[in-house]
Parts: sequence; structure tokens; C-alpha cells
Amino acid sequence: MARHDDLPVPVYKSLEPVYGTGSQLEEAELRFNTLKSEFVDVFGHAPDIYARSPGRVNLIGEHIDYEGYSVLPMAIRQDTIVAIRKVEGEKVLKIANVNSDKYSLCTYPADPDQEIDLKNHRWGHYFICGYKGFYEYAKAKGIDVGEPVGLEVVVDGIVPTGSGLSSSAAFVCSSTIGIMAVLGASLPKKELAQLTCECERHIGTQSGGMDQAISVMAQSGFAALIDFNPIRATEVQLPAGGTFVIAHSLAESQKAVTAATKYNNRVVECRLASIVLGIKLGMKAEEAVSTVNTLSDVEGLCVSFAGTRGSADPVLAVKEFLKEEPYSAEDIEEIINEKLAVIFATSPSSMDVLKAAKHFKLHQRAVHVYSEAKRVFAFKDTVSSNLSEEDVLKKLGDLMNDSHYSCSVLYECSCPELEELVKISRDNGALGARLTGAGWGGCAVALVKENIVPQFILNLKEQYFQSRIDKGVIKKNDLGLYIFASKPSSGAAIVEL
Ligand code: NG1
Repeated sequence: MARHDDLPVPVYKSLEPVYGTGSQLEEAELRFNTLKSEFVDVFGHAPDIYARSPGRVNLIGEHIDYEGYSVLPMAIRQDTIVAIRKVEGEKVLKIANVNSDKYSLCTYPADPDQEIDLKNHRWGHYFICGYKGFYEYAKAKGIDVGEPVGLEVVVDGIVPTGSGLSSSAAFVCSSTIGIMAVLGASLPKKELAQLTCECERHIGTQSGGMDQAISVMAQSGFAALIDFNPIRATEVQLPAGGTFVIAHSLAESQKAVTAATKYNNRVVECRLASIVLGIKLGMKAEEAVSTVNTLSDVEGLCVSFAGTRGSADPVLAVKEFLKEEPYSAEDIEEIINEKLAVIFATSPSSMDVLKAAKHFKLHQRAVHVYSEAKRVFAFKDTVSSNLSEEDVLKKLGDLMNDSHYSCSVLYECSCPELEELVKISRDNGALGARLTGAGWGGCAVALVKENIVPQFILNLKEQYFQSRIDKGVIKKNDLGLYIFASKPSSGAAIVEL
């Protein structure tokens, strides 16, 4: 039997297979109806098809996907739906949003080779990421999708933005899948996961691929272990007695806007750490510079070194060969015998990192990546072990706490609000709590025993959110958007109604 990730994105004629039954289905029916009437209002006719793709919460494995390591997220019920129609004749892409007060109509030429103006961020750019990426892929694979045509699009997204729940990937994936479907093409989910990751890089972040992979390949009821190179998703059945509660710190993290000092900075630091490690472990400088891209590329060398000390832990090599004090650009250039500006010359987003960086913390970033990669497998092994459920939950919680510590102290991607939220979660009985997603704001995820979930949510409302309601940061009626329990939801789908 084919693996589910080898199959194409499912096409449904009704909403039940995607949203199940009950209140979730009712909410979805309302959204699809509103989306359709909005489409008719704006463009004068109904859309050809709808594509939807969910956000995700990452349970463990933070900032390691772009280093080639496996991660363990699950899809959440919040998603982005793109309604789309092909228009022969007028070569324009018109992208509207049901929330037109916040997101006004964007238009772009129907030109797959257009440059995205990254200095002037517009919400519609994410659609263009999918558009450019899909055409590039079709061209590279010899898929004939004809001459570019005009597209009419209305978007409805309910994944909170800047929250670490992958609103951007939900938007890019639903756009790409919508474009693919309306142009009459169909690809296996595995290929789409890879393609949508490349699409999102057009926005200027050096994205690792986790978010798009889970958004496209998720299966209802399961979290997934996502492996890269080659990309694949293996279902992970979570223990029934635990629930993951997601809470927003209310600090918004604008990943694309702060990329040069935050997200992309860490990608560059990891690359530099891996080149320096490669050289210290015996590679010629020239060879390391031209062949080493990620910490996973030099893990083998690190493990061999650890072997000489009776261990298999790559962190031993980091401790031996990378100093804890931050490196200056000159320190690194001396070791690698090359100018940093030469190494990153072909990557404008990395050049922006170099311009903004005062120093580079190679030791801390590498320890985080190698130890976090191990925690992902420990999490997966714990879930499938024959420990008692009580012990499984406790161990998963401990791994989540260790992951948070590493993100906060070594990777420095937390913020005061997330620290407060994580502490309050633990004080109120969470077995483990950690920031999720890129960090620097956004959400925390807590593992909570099923039977205390309602009380836990109440306590967080009082202890974290009430003061923010009092200050007018959020409205009491909107609380359900900022704290909720989540079960693993289904992945991307095409809907023809
Ligand atoms: P967020 O910002 O939470 O969607 C980002 C990256 C992921 C991964 C995490 C950190 C994108 C689209 N997503 O997720 O690939 O690297 O940070 O683990 O850039």
C-alpha cells in the first residue's frame, strides 16, 4: 500500500471529511458560505475551487529543521482557506481577503518571474510566494500548465498571525495548492511539502520546511515525525491522557520583518558553527566552506570525535572546539581562511544578517541544535515505549521543559512574555511547557493532564490574560483565540462545492 505522503492532496465535495462533525463543521460551513458570498461580491461570480491548509503547533524540535533534523509537530484546526478562479484574458492576480478592513485588495501582474518587493511588505506577497514557486517547479519538472492566466482570489485565514502557529505556511500552502488545482495539476503530498517550503523562502526567511510539511501531510488524530532529505511524515499517536494547550503570549513576532537579526541570524550562525567544527575536526578550510551547510553535515565528524572519549554525543565536540565567548567576524574569517562576505555573497538575506550582526554565538547554537535533535527522538521513543501512561506523560513533559530551557538560554529565541507564560503554565500543573515555533513572541504549548484542562485554562485566563484584558490589549470575548486545547487535525485539502 502506498504511504499516505506519496498520495496527492485529497479532493472533497463536502466539508465533513476535513472538519468532522459538530461545532467545527458548523463553523466551517459558515466560513465557506461567507467566503463564497464575498467572492461573488468582489468578483461577480463564484470561485472554481477552494484549497485549505492548517496551521501547526510544534511539540518538540525547535530551530533544527533548517539544520536537517527531524521535528515533531501536529496540525491544529485553525487554517487558511483560499477561494480561487481562473480568468482567461486579463493577466492580473487579484487577491482579496474576507477581513478587508485589515487586508485590503492586492494586485500583482500574472508574471511568474516578477520580483517580490521585500522592502515593502504586503500581505498578498505570501500568495505570490506560492505563485512564483509553483511555476518554477512546474518549469523545472516539465509540467505543462500553459501560459500564465489571471487569477481571482479571496482568502480567509484564522491562524493567529505572528503567533508561532505557522499562519504564513498555512497561507503559502493553501495558495500553492489552490494555484496547482485551478491550473489542473496534481502532485504527491511529499513533493508539495518540499515545493511549498521553497515557495515560502521567496518571502526572505530561510525556512526549514517543518511548517509546510505538516500543513500538507498531517493526518487527523496524529502528530507526525517529519524527516527531511528526503522529506517524509510518520504518524505519531499521542497518549490519550494528555492534552496540548496552546496559549498566546500576545507578543507578536514578525518573522519576515526581523529576519536579519533573529531567524536568519540563527541560520547563519549554525552554518558558521558547522564550518568551524568541520575544520577543527580535520577538514581542509576550502572544502569545509564549499561543502558544509548545516550542523547535520558535520555530525558524523563530531560523533567520531566523541567516540575517542567513549561517547556518541556530538555536543562533546562542540564543547571541545567552539569557544563559549561570542566570535567576531574576524575570529571566524581567520579560522576559515575566507571573508564571510564571500561565503554568503549569493544569499542577499544572509548578507543582511552579516550587516546587522555584532558577533556570532557558535557554541550555544550548536549545543542547542544537537541536543534538541536528540530530544525529538527521545519524545518519539517515549510515546511508543511500554512505560505506564503516567510515566510517558511525565517524561514528555520533562523533554518539553528541557527544550524550552535550551531555546531560551542557548538559542535565545524566547522573550519575557513567553517566560512568564511558561512559568505560569508549570505553576498550574502543566507536566511540561515550552515556547513553540520560531519564538521571540507568539505561543507556548503546555502538556496538561486531560482531567485538569478546564481548570488549567481558567487559571491561565486569570493569571496571565486578565491583566492584559484590563489594559485593553485584548478583548475578553476574544480569549478563545488566545488560549485553547488542541487535538491533532487533518492536513491540506482541495474542496469543490
Ligand atoms: P514559525 O515562525 O513558527 O512559523 C519557523 C519556521 C520553521 C522552524 C521554526 C522554528 C518558517 C515558515 N517556519 O516557524 O521552519 O524553523 O520557525 O523551529 O520559516
